[in-house]
Amino acid sequence: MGVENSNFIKACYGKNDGQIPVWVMRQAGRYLPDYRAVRKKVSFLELCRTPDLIAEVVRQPVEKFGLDAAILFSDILTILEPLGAPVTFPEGGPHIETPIAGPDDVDRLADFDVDKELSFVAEGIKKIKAILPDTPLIGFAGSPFTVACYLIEGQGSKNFDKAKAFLHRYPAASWQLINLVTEVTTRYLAMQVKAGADAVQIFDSWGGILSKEDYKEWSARPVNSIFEHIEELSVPRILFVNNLAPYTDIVGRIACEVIGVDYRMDLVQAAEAMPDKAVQGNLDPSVLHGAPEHVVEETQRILDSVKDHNRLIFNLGHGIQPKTPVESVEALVETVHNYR
Ligand code: 1CP
Repeated sequence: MGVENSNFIKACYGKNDGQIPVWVMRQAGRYLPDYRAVRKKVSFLELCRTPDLIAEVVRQPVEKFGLDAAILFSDILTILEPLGAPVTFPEGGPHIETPIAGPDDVDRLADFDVDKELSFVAEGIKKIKAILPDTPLIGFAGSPFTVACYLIEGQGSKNFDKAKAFLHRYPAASWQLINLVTEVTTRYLAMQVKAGADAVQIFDSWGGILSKEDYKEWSARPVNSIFEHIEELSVPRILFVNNLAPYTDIVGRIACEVIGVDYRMDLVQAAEAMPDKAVQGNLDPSVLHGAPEHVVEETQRILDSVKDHNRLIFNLGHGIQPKTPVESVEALVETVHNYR
């Protein structure tokens, strides 16, 4: 069976009449004992740069839970080092030595040969496809604005005030930065597809902190440009927007097939507001800390609410949390698969 006939790929195009596909954002990671065992031996960065280990941690959750899609193991910040802003992950979270503080710092960054500098990602994808040939593989990148948020703040943040201020204080340098990340990301996703990724997802984790006008200009426009450029590669394009609700009219017009819906928004309202898109989501990851029966109930409630199951990909409404019990994921996947 080729992956083009998988329920996941069919659902991306709104044409799935089989079982509802399910995968979990951040499905490889710290909640899994198997992942933690690998991480005991190597640092996060080493893991991201070692194709055999990438394939191993991608395989773990797919086989353990019977998930309908695999996602590349890497990070949205993998592109920073070759761009000229090395990043480390001292306690699991990112730390950038020399954050962007003004226009001169943007000048320091430079475009690079993606195929050469990030060849370990392409190698990782080839290894994954060798061990999971029948599972659709999702490649990914961060939205240019989200990546810029980390470049400017230098680390994670609750509301990325520095990054928002930067846009308004230095609009020309901000465009220079966003355009550079957009170009690199376009080639990076194309490289992933050429290496074997069957779909791509852009994580717009922080666009949702912007005013509507700023969201349209600084987040939606570059994402749309990336997706338009990779249209010719003919793989489904997924956009996850964290805090989607205020922007559905803008997002519904972006050049992609699937919209990832965060847990704050009603999934049915999202589907109604964006009738041309498949929808992916949106169980609140906190629910997985409840008893298995509670997970079943909440999953069922979302499934029952949806009218058009042919364009539904079940997922969480944001990434799975580190302390999540493994039994909850089992209950979730089983409930979705038994639904029709
Ligand atoms: O299976 C998978 O999904 C794993 C691959 C993956 C993905 C898709 C990782 C591994 N990171 C990501 C995306 C990612 N990285 C996002 C977008 C998704 C989201 O909104 O959650 C973001 C914002 C990041 C940045 C990042 N990298 C963070 C969050 C920082 C913050 O703002 O608080 C963290 C903690 C990392 C490190 C990281 N990336 C991935 C893992 C497993 C880890 C933890 C490292 C470890 O093992 O200790």
